[in-house]
Amino acid sequence: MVHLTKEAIEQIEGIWKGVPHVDITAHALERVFEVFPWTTRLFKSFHGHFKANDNGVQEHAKKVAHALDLAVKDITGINHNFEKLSIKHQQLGVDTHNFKLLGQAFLVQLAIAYKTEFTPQKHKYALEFFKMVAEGLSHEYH
Ligand code: HNI
Repeated sequence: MVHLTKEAIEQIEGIWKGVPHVDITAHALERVFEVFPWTTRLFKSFHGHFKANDNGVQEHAKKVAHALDLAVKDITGINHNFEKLSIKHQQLGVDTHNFKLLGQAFLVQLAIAYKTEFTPQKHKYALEFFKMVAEGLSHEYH
């Protein structure tokens, strides 16, 4: 479990608050699907449409963004709050490494959104957050 300072928590809240949640999530999904094509494997229902504005991606982005919203609101409770989601992803057959890849895709989208305001310090805090999300989603795997 990563230890976060009060400042880190405030920074993460600020970074997430400043971006449109579903939109940035849809673009992070498009990016992860393009850069790491095997991540599309379990999304047969998208019928080969993996762009941010495609229906399947938009609908999925709403669910992922909502989960991230909850994660930001209770950062230290992620492992507990993601228990069911972790079990679900294991049942779906998602390799936990993919959580890190989506985290990387989010970092790029945040950089695009914030441009030079996405300082190395903010990058570091955002990375910590996505590491914790990946850890939470992996927590119940066995
Ligand atoms: Ni993920 C479904 C959250 C990363 C593959 N995923 C969900 C749902 C949420 C969710 C919420 C909906 C659950 C439900 O309906 O009960 N996923 C998250 C979060 C992350 C993440 C917060 C990381 C930030 N998921 C990933 C990754 C993959 C992935 C990296 C695979 C590459 N997720 C899935 C699949 C489903 C899914 C597959 C089922 C989709 C469906 O509806 O058929």
